[in-house]
Amino acid sequence: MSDLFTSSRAEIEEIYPEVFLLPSFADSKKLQTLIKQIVRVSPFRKMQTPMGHYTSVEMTNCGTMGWTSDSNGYRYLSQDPLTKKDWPAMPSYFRKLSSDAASRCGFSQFQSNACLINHYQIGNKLGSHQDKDEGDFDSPIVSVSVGLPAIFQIYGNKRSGIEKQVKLYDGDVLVWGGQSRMIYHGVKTIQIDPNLPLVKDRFNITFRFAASNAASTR
Ligand code: MD3
Ligand code: FE
Repeated sequence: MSDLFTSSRAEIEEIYPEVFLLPSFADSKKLQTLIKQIVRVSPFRKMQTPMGHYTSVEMTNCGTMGWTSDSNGYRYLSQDPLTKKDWPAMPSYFRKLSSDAASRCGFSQFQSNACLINHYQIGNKLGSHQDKDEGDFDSPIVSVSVGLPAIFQIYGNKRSGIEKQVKLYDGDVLVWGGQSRMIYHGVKTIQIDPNLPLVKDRFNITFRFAASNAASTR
């Protein structure tokens, strides 16, 4: 990050081909403050899936493009369907964090234009899926965990089967790209952490590059 000493010491672990973990890379207090500002403009909401269900995880976005889902499919939109206004601007700390993390992992020049913020409560999970609505698959994805820890599941090129599990803690950053850009992944049911009895939520921020002409999928 901005501190020279910290950034030269920062460790990187390649937990799967072209999937990099940067432990405690982000300032999660700062992220929490910025998330609070974003949700005052574009609140968290459950999104309707094409199947007619609602996501258990609440979501919102900031940046030029935001991921949305409704009965017509999944896509990126420049406006929030709830407020009918542009998504809130991406804070400069978000932009710097995501491009710094990507370049530390060999993806130079990553400039995210789409930032999805997921809010998990205890009992919420995210089933196995691929991220394929971006229209651009050369850019990596950077994700940041805030709050309760989560067990992240990496399935590889198949939707199910034996997965690799990785525990993600507050402030951890993951960077994915290249041959792992399209792999199946999910998040196990979020549980209370006995070491953090007062922490009841997890936030995950994903930074992507979404082409403005990306078609919707379902
Ligand atoms: C691996 N979110 O929003 S982020 C998602 O913790 C999503 O909220 C999870 O998966 C969460 O789509 C995990 C890490 C992540 C994001 C995108 C990926 C891992 C990825 C795309 C390809 C491979
Ligand atoms: Fe995903």
